[in-house]
Amino acid sequence: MKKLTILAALLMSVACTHPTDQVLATLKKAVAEGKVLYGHQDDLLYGHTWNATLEDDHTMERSDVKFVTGDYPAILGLELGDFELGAQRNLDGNDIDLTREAAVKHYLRGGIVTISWHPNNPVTGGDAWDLTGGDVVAKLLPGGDLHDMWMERMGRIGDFLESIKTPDGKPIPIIWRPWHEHTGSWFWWGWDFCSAQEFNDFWVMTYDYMVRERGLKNLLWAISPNGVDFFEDWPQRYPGDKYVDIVGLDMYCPTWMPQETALPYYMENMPLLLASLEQFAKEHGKILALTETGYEGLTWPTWWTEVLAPSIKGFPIAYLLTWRNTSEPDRRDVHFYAPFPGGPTEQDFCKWINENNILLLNGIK
Ligand code: BMA
Repeated sequence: MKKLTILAALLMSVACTHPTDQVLATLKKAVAEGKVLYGHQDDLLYGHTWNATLEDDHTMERSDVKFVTGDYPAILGLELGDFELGAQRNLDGNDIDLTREAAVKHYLRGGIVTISWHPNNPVTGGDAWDLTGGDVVAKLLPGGDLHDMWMERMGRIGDFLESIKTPDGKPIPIIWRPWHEHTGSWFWWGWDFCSAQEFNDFWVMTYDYMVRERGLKNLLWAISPNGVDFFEDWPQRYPGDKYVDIVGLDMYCPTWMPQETALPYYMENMPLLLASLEQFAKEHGKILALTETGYEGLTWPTWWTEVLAPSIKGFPIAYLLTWRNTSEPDRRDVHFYAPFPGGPTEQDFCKWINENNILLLNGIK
């Protein structure tokens, strides 16, 4: 009898192992040890001088971060904008199959994948930054004029998320980060373009569709408010603990102000916002992260060690992700957030990693 009970308990624990448990355990362990996982957007898909889609390169072996440090980032960020339209390439030119292959390869190497989504404005056909078209979110909710059309687009995203599997058919865990920076007003789902109720309903509708209807159990749901003056109001747009696993801040070192004010601005505001979010995450039992950050163009030689490091010091963030290094010839000399061979801050980046308990891929294996 006793043996049977033990067997049943064992079987139950195997059956209840969730694809996301391992990721949660890795993130929690890092926090407990005072370490931070480093992530880079689109790291395996392109870099300053190369592009897997344009070269039809399926190896996923290149990475600007690896070229500089010898190791891949622990977290790989990927993006789905335009895949909701059935496009073969996303808004940044990445092939859909390569995007899936990057996710799977990174996971099989022991890494963690996070996915963002900048969908087009479904009313106007413009991009995610097109703020026209009236109450877009309201039109997408049940009963709204565009609800059916929207669900079809979500269906394509659901298909894609569902298709990210290991060769033996196991879904891989994904930190899924829809409707990010919703406290700003630069995306059609932003603060000025829907009410708090509409935003929360929109999130719950997304969750219900992916989790309840599609049965996707491999998603960890991350919400990413961005730094604004009214930060204490952001929890009005929090759909509830049931629908969120990770609470993260999106905050960049501003390039829209002169450097002599931008660096102090970042260093003063980052700790204030993180302190507020840390308190929120603690009260709600969530993991804290810095879901997007960086300094476009890295025009300060010691940005990593002397600006970023002191700004986040002491906060229990599980990971931070810096944005992409575009390979687009007309933008690649300005639009990058991670070092690359021959680019700025190579040495300072390595120093930051070595001296600040920052984990790359080998650190979480
Ligand atoms: C932005 C920029 C854009 C890009 C978008 C989605 O911050 O990098 O060029 O299209 O993210 O990745």
